[in-house]
Amino acid sequence: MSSEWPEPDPDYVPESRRGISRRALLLGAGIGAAAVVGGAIALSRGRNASPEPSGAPQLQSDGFQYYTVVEPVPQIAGSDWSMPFTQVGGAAATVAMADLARMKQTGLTRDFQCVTGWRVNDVPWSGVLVRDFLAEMEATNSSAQALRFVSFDGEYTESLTMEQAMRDDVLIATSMYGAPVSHERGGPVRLLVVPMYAYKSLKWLGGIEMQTEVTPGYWEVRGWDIDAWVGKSNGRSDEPT
Ligand SMILES: Nc1nc2c(c(=O)[nH]1)N[C@H]1C(S)=C(S)[C@@H](COP(=O)(O)O)O[C@H]1N2
Ligand SMILES: [Mo]
Repeated sequence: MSSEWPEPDPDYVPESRRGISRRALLLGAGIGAAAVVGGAIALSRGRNASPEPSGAPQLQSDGFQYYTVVEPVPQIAGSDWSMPFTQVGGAAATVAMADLARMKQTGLTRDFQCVTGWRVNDVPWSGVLVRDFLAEMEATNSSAQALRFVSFDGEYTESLTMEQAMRDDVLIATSMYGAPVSHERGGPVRLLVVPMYAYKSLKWLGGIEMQTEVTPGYWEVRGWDIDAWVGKSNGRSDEPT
């Protein structure tokens, strides 16, 4: 955010964005007009406009860009944080930071890639694998097919199939670069879905719900791919993370 960092290129409009904007618009509009309008919107964005997910990106000193669809987002201290965890039958539990801290901890050092093209290499994270979290919560025998994640920003949501969620690179992250996840980076607790574009990595985690099917998330109802594998979705060809 400080001025010694270059701003994101205001003219940068990834090829994939035009297609995606158009696709999003096609959901609700006439085909011919929408195709033109989609391109026009993408190209007419001004200097402070977002290239896409999300808000007005600001390059940070750690190489990340700060994204939010809500401003301001309430700041919650780790010691005050808790979230509901709901199973398909309705059984609910409250999970606090101390509960996460008691669970098996996993560290992952991997690249972080936004669908607009920016990437931060070799970011060290740690926290609880979703897989280990579900085991700790005795929720692995569930009939659930999906998980829905909600943010305490009040707007953002994400989802994963159960198969995706059970991978060994999907983390409930509480630390980054050896320190608690900062508010800007989505702390005290954020999701990290390593193999997918970063819009899957929901910030400010405020709840997890087990569901019988996938509920498309914030950007997904706006036309972005639900299965957001890096290099194999959204019309992009990035190196896998
Ligand atoms: N709650 C919430 N989570 C979010 C977003 C957001 O706007 N709100 N943006 C997503 C997108 S598109 C990206 S690229 C990353 C950015 O993470 P950062 O802000 O820590 O760089 O967060 C993802 N998670
Ligand atoms: Mo993103």
